Amino acid sequence: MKEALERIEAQAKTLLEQAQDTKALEELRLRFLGKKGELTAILKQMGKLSAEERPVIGQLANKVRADIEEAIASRAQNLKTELAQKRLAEEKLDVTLPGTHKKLGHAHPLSIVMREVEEIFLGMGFDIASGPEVEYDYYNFEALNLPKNHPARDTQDTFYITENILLRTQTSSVQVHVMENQKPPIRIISPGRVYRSDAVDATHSPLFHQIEGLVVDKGITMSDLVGTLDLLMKRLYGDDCKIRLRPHHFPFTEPSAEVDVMCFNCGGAGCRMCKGEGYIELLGAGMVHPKVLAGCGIDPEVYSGFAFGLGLERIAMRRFDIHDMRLLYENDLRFLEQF
Ligand code: 2NL
Repeated sequence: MKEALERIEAQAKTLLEQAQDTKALEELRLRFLGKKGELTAILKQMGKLSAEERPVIGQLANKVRADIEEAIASRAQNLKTELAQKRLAEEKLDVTLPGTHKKLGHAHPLSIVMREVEEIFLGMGFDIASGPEVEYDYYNFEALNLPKNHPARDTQDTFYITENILLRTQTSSVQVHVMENQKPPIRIISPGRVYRSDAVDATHSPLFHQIEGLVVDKGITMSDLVGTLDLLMKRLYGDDCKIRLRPHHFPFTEPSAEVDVMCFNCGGAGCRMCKGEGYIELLGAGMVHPKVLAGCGIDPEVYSGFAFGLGLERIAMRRFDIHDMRLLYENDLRFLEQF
């Protein structure tokens, strides 16, 4: 029986050394020390022993139990350390490695200029108005004093959806809606996409962007228009910038003017960029035609107003020295990343 106990202890220790996880340890504990374990089986045979042998074997059995328990505890401790060491090795973090670089995008050059112009007008007390890009013929043409036989209404120039519905060719349509729904004083800009049936080239695109402005109140004059546009251009191009008005014709304004801005390449002296003019054409403007006011339910005898329209692409191209409009729509990152 003594040999049996010593064999159990030796075997238990060997097996414990080989145990690789706590589950294996627990199985071994049950196998040797459990109620149906090998040590218990031996102790059940104690009755067969003589009175002299019994305390000796009993003592030995207790020692074997204690030894195995200690071996289990020590193996458990070792396993824990080994496991921790293994995790440390595996989860090593090199804080000197370069970080992962997140590429941030930024606003498109057209958006940059759009926001800038919006900010300037917000600062002057204007509201920003928007409206549908698919519009009735009435709001795009008729209400703006463009009669049915006007050349701009030709299908060569305008995308018609039905006889009465089209893609807006200017954002004036938005301003007509505002005048119909709101009493003066009116001070708005209407930025947005507009459409014309043009072939694509360096200066034309079937879709482009416009910002129109409209002010209607009692006593509004041409000098309010000039003052507003002068401030806009000084904010956009610097305080040295001057504007110049030339008489022009638009059906929806009277009088009408084309507005030029001083060439910032030569400062007005005349160079290749402005083709010797010293000024570059930038937008159209005028006093809102009395027929347009009346058509929107505003009495032209009481109120007057000015309006203007500028092409955003032209401003952005001027601003960033872009020579081909197509670059603005191609989404080529080599181009876009420059702004
Ligand atoms: C241009 C010319 C212009 C307007 C737009 C306008 C709007 C209303 C009434 C009167 Cl509701 N006028 N807009 C006026 C003058 C010129 O745009 O060359 N745009 C690129």
